[in-house]
Amino acid sequence: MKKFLAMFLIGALAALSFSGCSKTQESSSAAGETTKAADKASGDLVVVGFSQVGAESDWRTANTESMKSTFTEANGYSLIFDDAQQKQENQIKAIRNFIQQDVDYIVLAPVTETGWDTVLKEAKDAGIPVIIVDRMIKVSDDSLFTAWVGSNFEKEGTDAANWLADYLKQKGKDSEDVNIVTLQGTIGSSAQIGRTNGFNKVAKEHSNWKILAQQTGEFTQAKGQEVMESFLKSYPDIDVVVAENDNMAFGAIDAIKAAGKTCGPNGDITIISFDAVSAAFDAMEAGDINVDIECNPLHGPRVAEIIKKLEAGEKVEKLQYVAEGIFPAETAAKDRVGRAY
Ligand code: GZL
Repeated sequence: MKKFLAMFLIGALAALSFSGCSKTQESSSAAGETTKAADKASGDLVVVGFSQVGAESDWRTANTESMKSTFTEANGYSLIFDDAQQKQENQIKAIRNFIQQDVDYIVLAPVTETGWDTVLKEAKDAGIPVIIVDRMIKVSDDSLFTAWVGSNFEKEGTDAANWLADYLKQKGKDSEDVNIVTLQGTIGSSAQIGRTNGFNKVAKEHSNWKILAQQTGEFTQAKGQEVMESFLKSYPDIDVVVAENDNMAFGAIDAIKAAGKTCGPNGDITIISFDAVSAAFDAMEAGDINVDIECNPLHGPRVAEIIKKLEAGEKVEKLQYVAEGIFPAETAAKDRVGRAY
């Protein structure tokens, strides 16, 4: 119904304007705004279709919670939530579903960077703005999404490597051979690509750093433990584990202890992790993780800000980075006070 009214208004606006403006996004969004304004007057909720990667990690749970607690009826929204169980085909199906349901906005947390052009073109043709959260997408035409909210993953990776360089220097080990293994996230996701590239870029500056192996643990604790067990069998002298999220770090810690080794600031193996979720602060306080590079999952309020602006016909920033920090074990107990996740 909304779309029919919108098409009628587009025709009416085009007929009235004669200002030479082509059939552009502006006129349809103007008409769309009018329709939406009418809806709002009638108190209609803004319908948001959210395609979430899955529920693979504590970070993902916090991210889902942030979106669900923001897009409530009390706040003026109707949220249609879909968990894709880490499969792109499920996300594509969900987006098509949202188009069928004629939602006002589509929010996508993409499992990997590529493979979105076709379905996002369908959303664009249906006049539905798409907002990307968390990981980035690679598309041939960046008008296929209106805005992106997420992290600078490459900076997270370089921050991790720079922390290690400082740490080794403090320990007087900056010229000793350092054997490193990496538990990578989902291959092809911007979090994995950025963290791996960022860390490796700095690692290349240290000729004494030896990256023995890098393998995906798929951002899950079980797979992280399995891969770490295989690393421990292959490499008896691992000095550092880079876990590209906390859940893989938890799995690695279990594998290290089962192998009769120790980890953390007073252990045999240094653990560098990413996300900085609450359970990771527990692990830092327990002495198992050395440092955690934060990845902020609280995208809900940022996306709501973007939607509010779009509803008011305002322009929005295309790329919006969230604020993030670096948390060493030494100050974890103090740093965690007041954190939202
Ligand atoms: C990062 C996010 C990653 C987290 C993992 O923004 O995409 O996915 O680091 C999660 O915990 O599974």
